[in-house]
Amino acid sequence: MGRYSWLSLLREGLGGHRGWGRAWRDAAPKPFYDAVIIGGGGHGLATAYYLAKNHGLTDIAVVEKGWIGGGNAGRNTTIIRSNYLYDESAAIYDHAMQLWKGLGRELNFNIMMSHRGVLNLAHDEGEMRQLKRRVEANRLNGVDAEWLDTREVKAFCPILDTSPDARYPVLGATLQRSGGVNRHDAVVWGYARAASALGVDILQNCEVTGLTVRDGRIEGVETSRGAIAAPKVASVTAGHTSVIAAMAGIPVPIESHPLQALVSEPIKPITPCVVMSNAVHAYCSQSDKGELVIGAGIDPLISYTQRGGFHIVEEEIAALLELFPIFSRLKLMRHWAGIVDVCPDASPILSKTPVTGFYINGGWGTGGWKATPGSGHVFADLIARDEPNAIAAPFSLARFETGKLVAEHGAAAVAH
Ligand code: FAD
Ligand code: PYC
Repeated sequence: MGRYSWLSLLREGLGGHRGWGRAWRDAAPKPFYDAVIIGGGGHGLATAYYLAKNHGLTDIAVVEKGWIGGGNAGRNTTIIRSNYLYDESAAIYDHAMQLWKGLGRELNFNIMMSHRGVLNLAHDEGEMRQLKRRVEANRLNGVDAEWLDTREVKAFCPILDTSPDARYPVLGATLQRSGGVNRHDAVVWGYARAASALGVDILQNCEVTGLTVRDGRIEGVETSRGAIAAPKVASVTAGHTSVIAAMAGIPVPIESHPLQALVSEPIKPITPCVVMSNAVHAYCSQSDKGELVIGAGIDPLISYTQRGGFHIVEEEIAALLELFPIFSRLKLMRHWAGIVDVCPDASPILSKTPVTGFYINGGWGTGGWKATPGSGHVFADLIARDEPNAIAAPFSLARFETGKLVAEHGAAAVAH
């Protein structure tokens, strides 16, 4: 965007944008690539970008069945934080946090990164103990974390109902000041433009319908736009990870669930930070357009339908009003859902597989947006070297056999 002056922006605005080039090339599939990335969400595009930029692997296709960013990337509520409990998780989520900080500049794309702070509320003694423990664990890992008492929470977010007679009184909260939100489509478009400029082909409306595996080695993909041969194929398909893995005969311990969110009508700036509550099952932030962005836990139904349910809307709104009675007159504008891929330990999979040359990045469940740059960065490294680095290693498929799980249900903060 940097090459447009305000004068040229004005000219284009008045002239129907006829002089604006495409941000990325609309490529046609080639019969062969060095690597195929299945899934054009944030993680898939980031993987392609870092493969090209850091590993010189530019003969890559990102194969997307719909349009890029049309999956969870375009449906999530963009909460960014790295306050996870275990060292393994802190390492990957904070790696992402550090990359987010410079990403707009690196991609030369305004991703509207706003480090406005994330509060995770405690409503009973048990939660207080658990969250205080998390603050200590975060600090040991260099993750910025603070404990706020009720008075400090009120000062940080004045519209929260912190009265002692609230149904779920706020006894305190963790605060990660570097946490916040950003703009999902800008991130997707920024990665797509940068990857395309490095030579990556982005193939939209191109569904992978099968994987070609011979003698335990990947040979390519079957797609709705023809067969593509490649010695390396990576699945980065979020809610469809188990579907793609099954094409290679690999079972993965993932459940796919709808996760729903909604936005209110736009109002003037009123919510200064992100607020999340595990016990009440609601979270909320305010977009730059002024809409309240609201969400809660997964729909327990296992499903691939990207549709919400009215009962979930009712539950989310009821929960939100426990925390913010001030919102009771607001109109709801729209709601939607994405399909999230939940592992038994609420941690992701970044792994080689029993099929040589086939890699899986998935299982991010309700919380993968915040990991996007870190995930793409370490997954590209794994694909290029055929070996996980220290950050990716704990998230291999092997952990489901060894039992060395990274149980992050608490820090996932959105009920699974
Ligand atoms: P996606 O963007 O879903 O990309 C996968 C892509 O694969 C899709 O575009 C899909 O079309 C494509 N695909 C699937 N099958 C095929 C096929 N056969 N062939 C070709 N392409 C295929 N996380 C947070 O950290 N913070 C949040 O605030 C947050 N809020 C959320 C709110 C909601 C309502 C939802 C649904 C999710 C939320 N998440 C959040 C989770 C987060 O969105 C995901 O974990 C993350 O976006 C996954 O990234 P991805 O790029 O792998 O997924
Ligand atoms: O992981 O922080 C998170 C999150 C917020 C909303 C959905 N997931």
